[in-house]
Amino acid sequence: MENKKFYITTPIYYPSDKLHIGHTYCTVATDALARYHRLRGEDVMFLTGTDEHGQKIEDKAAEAGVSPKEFVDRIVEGPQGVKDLWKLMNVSNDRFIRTTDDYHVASIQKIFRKMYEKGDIYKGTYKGKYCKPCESFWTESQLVDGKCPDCGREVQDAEEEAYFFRLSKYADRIRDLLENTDFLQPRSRVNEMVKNFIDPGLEDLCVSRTSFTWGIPVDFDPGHVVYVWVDALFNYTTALGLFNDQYHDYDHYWPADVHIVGKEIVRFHSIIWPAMLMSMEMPLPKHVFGHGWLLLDGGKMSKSKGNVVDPYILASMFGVDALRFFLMRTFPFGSDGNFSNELLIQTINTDLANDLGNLVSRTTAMAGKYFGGHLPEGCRSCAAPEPFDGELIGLASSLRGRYEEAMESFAPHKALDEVFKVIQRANKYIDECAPWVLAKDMDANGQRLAHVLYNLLETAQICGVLLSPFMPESCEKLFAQIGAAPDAQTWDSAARWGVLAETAAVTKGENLFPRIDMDKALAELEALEAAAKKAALPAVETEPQLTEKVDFDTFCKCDFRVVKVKACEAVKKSEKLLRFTLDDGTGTDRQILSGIHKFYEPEQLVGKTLAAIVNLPPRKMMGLESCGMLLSAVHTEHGEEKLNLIILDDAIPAGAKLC
Ligand code: ME8
Repeated sequence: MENKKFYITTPIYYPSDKLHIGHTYCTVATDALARYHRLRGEDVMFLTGTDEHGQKIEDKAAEAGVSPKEFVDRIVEGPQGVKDLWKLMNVSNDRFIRTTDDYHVASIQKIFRKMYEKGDIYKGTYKGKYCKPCESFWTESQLVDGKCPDCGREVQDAEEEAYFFRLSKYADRIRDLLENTDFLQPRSRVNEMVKNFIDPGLEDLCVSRTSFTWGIPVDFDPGHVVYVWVDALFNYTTALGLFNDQYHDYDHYWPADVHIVGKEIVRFHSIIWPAMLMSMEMPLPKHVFGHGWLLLDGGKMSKSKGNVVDPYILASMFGVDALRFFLMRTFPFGSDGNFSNELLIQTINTDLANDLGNLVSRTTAMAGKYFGGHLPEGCRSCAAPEPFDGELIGLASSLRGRYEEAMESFAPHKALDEVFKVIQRANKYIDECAPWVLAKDMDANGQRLAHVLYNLLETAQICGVLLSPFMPESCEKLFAQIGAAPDAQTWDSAARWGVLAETAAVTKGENLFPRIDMDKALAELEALEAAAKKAALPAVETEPQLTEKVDFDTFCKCDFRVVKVKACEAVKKSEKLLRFTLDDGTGTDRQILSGIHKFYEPEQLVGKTLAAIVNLPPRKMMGLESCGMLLSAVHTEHGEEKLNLIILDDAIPAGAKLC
């Protein structure tokens, strides 16, 4: 029999900036779901990618002084780019689409033409409001307090000749889809969509632009580019080979089983996307799931607000699995959650170091200490079982059912909660059985002790299987420590009690999740974040050149001369000032004060040949007179001010004029 297929996608990300922990949340959640379905033996296709067109990217590239393609290449393929991040986070996508890929571009042109030929896309004039950061057009009635209803930012008036998609034609079918099926989840999102968009009346959607060029050209009307959302949404099908020869599994995988998306793009996925699919007479995805946002200090993380958290830093400090686990365990999928480093550390310490880590390390350590790492045969059963044996065994062997129910309803946090109830029960079981007491009389209690440890290992095995979609690497280590053979790492084995071989080799390996010292870790994080922020600043920045012109005569009035440093000392009570005694070629010493102590020690400068302007009016500083100014070059490096005195060849005599 063919395996059940499961097609799951993440949104394709805008490579306009480095990705942050909010993006990581979305992709890790999708990855955990994809791994769960693979664990069940399904034929999974997991797609992610990047959405690379649109005005925002065009503007950002212009700001950076590179072409849009160079700009996106750097963020997608470059160091610490999108692909790097997914590799680091152990994301198991089967495919990665870039909307600038040729095959996608050609497919979109065919799709656009098809909807045009059908009459669902027509030419008109667009008048309305445009939100540049969201790349969304809005009607006056859709604005909230005159601002973009998605992001709350200012919108601009816009008018252009454009193509429109007959969204209004599909309004009734979309309402029916939302209200009468389980297409959109969680259910609360249905009410939002119906109330905000369907009830006020769906208007036709502007689907081409002429005000910029970084997009897929409409091939039958040059000058128009396809609206970025049309281009982006169809990625889910072009990446399977719809209207191209790059891939050939559209018929196999489409329709998608679920699109996982953030709540602000639910409108695109639950209204516009199904309407376009209806127009194309294509099957609709089975589900769209709109998850919540990770908030920082109550607001959405975004680069423009400057409040993003770098997943690279968190993963390097705490480990990839701990970070993946935290994201899925802490925030109910579907609701917003407040991210904080304290919460992250607390979760690692409580759930991973204390509960899971202790269960595994105590059990494997005792198996080593009392039985040399091999439990005796017969340990699966016990002559005199205690009531709490049955309680633990019952809870652990029924865990898979509860876990499955949660995972199938897109509630990974609930699935983890069920797993941790069992882990906590197992730790309590250790205290109830007190193996260390049993071990005092091995002749009398050896068999009972072995049975207790076997029960614990079995519990760890079941939990390990069910945790593996969330923490793949750590669970492999766990399996190695408890001696779980490959057939004890399967979905099947998680619902059967007694799958571990009785005499399998148990080894107390490295501590899976060491406890973290909160204060030390927070200080270290702060230092790493500050260093990363600094490194992200432009390497070298110089002041923009002045555009105002000076006439030549004015320039000639400035008397620049070569001077030699006869003496130099720090000015008392001043942190900044150095006092220079200079030979300016006149035979009389010249005194200049310069605020450059931060950059030079006085003894470095004695004997140097420098440049100065000598006809500035004298100025008093700290009670001393300064007659002129030394010339230096200034710039900024990683946000830090740098200064270099203009040091000349010693062969040039004092007093020589600079012109
Ligand atoms: O929307 N918490 O791309 P994108 C949770 N290109 N999720 C967050 C988040 C946060 N703080 N910040 C961002 C796009 N996300 C389009 C998608 S799909 C055909 C086109 C999520 O890079 C966000 O909700 O702006 C979205 O689901 C995803 O990251 C990509 O956002």
